Amino acid sequence: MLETLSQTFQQAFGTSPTLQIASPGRVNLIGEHTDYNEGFVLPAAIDKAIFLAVSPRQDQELHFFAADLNESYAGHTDNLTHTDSWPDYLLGVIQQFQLAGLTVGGFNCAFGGTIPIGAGLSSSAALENGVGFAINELFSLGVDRLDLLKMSQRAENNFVGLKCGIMDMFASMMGKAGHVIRLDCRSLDFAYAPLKMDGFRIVLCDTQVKHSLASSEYNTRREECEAGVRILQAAYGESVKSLRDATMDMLDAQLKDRHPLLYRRCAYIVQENERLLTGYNDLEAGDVEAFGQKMYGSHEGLSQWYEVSCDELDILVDIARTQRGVLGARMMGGGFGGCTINLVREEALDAFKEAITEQYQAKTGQLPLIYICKIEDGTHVIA
Ligand code: GAF
Repeated sequence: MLETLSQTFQQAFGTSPTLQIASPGRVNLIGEHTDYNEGFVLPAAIDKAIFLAVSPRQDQELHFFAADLNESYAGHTDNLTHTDSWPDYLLGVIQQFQLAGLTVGGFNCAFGGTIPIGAGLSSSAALENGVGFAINELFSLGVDRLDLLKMSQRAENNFVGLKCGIMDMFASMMGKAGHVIRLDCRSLDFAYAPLKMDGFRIVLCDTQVKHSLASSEYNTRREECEAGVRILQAAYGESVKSLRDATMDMLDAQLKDRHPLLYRRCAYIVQENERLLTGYNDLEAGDVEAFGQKMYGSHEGLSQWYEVSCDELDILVDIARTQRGVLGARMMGGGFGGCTINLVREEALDAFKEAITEQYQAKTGQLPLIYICKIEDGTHVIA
């Protein structure tokens, strides 16, 4: 990859890159849609990444080359205009540096990678982190990792327009090989927990679909949660700052009868936080079986109550449920397509892959893709 990227850069810009960076995608074991509700998540960076090759220019021009798409962009640091396409991920990050009062010079950037696009593995967060990390190094701006990843989130929220939470950027930037990150999305306190899963593998099954509803429904879910919080605040005061502070009793009293849709959305979030906290204890105790049951519970909530799943994801989880050696399965990420995450015993891997491939194809007419992933380090310099 390193050599290919360097050659790509050479062909695109006629010089060698000054710096090369790997910025990984992420998985999330449990805790979905909890990040923007100030709850908890349990993600990790994986062995699929965006690789960026960069070098500074003498002028203020921006030249980008997306190798996987064979597309170029040319612009200027003084004119960060929306493109409604991939350059926005880079431009949005540059804008964040400028808003922070930091001077970004012109630069060349070629990038490509191994994170399947639209599969819910956070290729956009990886790209944003990668370009932020590169700019910080190229121009010696001294921004720390935490601020870099917050810039990536603001770029996505304000320039790209998806009101995502902090999980994807955090996992991609802060990941540590062999560890999951238990992140409190309110305080941003976090702990690395070694993934003690001897004999199990994390397997991702890619539906290969991404329904167009994904980003509009994502923003709608966020608004529904906020609407629920406003109702709770009217009853219980400002001590309910987010759904993190809500209990099922509060939801039963204030939302169940009068606002059934908001009730389902908010109840899913309160229960998902609970599943994460107890599930984390299961993992610490080495009880992967108990953790796996919580993954099924998470999927049911996402599908029935939060309504962000889709037929293809439900089919994959249903198939997984019937397979020996599968401890848990659920949809992962924002929803409406992308991947399921499955915990599968090593000796059952081949049978699992075969069953998923055959049965998914029979039911949907599509072939799934299957990735067995490793947990790797977050965004870093490779050359
Ligand atoms: C997407 C978002 F980008 C994350 O912030 C998170 O909300 C996730 O969906 C759902 O858990 O990946």
